[in-house]
Amino acid sequence: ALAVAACQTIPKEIKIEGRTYQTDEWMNTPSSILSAIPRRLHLQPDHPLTITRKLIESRFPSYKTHNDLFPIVTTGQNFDSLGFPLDHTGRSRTDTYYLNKETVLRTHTSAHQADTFRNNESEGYLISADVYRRDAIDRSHYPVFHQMEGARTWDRRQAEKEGKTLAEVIWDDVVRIPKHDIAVEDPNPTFHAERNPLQATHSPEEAEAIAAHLKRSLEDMVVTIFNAARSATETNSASENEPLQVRWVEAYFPFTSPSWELEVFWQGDWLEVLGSGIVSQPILANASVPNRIGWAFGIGLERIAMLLYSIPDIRLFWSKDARFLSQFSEEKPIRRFVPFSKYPACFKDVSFWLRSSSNAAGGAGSAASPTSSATPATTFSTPVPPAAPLPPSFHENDVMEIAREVCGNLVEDVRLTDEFVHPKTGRRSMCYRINYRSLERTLTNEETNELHEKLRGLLVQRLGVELR
Ligand code: FA5
Ligand code: MG
Repeated sequence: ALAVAACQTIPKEIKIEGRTYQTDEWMNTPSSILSAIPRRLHLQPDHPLTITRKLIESRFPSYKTHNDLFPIVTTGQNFDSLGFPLDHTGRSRTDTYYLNKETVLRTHTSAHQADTFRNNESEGYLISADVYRRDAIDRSHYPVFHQMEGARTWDRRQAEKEGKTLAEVIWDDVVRIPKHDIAVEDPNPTFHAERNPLQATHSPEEAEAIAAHLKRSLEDMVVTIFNAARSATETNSASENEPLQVRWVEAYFPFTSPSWELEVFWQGDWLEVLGSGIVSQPILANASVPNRIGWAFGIGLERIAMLLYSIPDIRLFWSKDARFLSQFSEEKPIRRFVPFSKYPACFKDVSFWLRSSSNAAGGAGSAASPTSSATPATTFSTPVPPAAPLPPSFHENDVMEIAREVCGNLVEDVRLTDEFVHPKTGRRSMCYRINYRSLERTLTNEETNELHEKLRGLLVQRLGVELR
């Protein structure tokens, strides 16, 4: 029987911090997510995210900071203003929390780029904020995390006034950035016709100057904060005492070109810490500052804080437990986080058949995954949002969401352990392994059994799957 999915009761309107939103069939935001909005961890005194934010801000003293921008934005702000194509996976209800067709919980701080450029209050700005994404569940992914956006722009007319080229003006600023002594791997050309193109309205000299300013500024920031952590004490986390290794790799974002990511070598692997690039000129033109030109970046604060302090699980940032919070202080040097005892894990599997009409779409798309290699030229087409939500089909993020809803922070990890298609019926079977574990206490058997039963029930009710 083809069970009808989703009988969730959705309120007609919801009130969030005094603002009222009408919901519609696009609404997919559970109350557990809405309840994270008032937390504002990046502003909580002595919170590791606050300390990390301030450390980064201290490397950009002249930049104007915005730390209190409201998380609910329009699809225009989050996607259209940035030139996201209409079919970009980031727009999908499987990836993004919607309140209604035009209203989302921001998926990145870039949602405020256009408005901040339009206000044109400062040459440089930093925006720190909570961001929301439907995503995988594991120790480094949580549906709410924090980003810092930064941008620096120059006015072409200023260069004319000074009788210099724009590139010369920018290079004057580049040489003022403090030097560091870390060898940085950067094998790629600044731009590349196919892989990482120059924008039509930018000269190669301008792009080289902006890229140099961007890379030196961000290297200075990363090197300084990691060195601060390393020299703080020999028991701190960042001092496993191999020298710091960083590298630039080519990247793609709909709103920058060329684009790069900065990676840090960490415990045997290259870890992406930020995305960046030269701001797409249409964003600045649409924001009524067509004469400005510059760069932007976006960095994950949890990711940096986890490296600085060796915080092993992203859920810990949400802890109100003094055993966590008391270990961080804005006054004291960075010290390695001392985990309180790890409580036992409880693994439980759930296997089910998908509805025969479902196609199994996998994985978690990032809001910045490429759907085409084309760079926005000088204008964005005005996208018209699709008329209605996509028909229900299976997406792994829906399983993650249900696990979050049932378990809150009592789930550490959810992973696909088996998947096959029945040779005769063509039906697809999935098996997920749930790791139940609290950060604060030992869970009882009854408790985990109850959570698991509830999870199984909701999978059937919401996704129409048949348990095996
Ligand atoms: C973005 O969100 C872009 N808006 C960044 C950007 C801004 C690019 C301005 C160019 C110009 P991305 O999805 O890669 O890109 O996220 C940026 C950073 O946020 C990542 O490098 C990572 O540090 C952090 N991040 C992303 N997803 C997660 C997650 N699920 N959990 C923790 N941190 C994450
Ligand atoms: Mg990325």
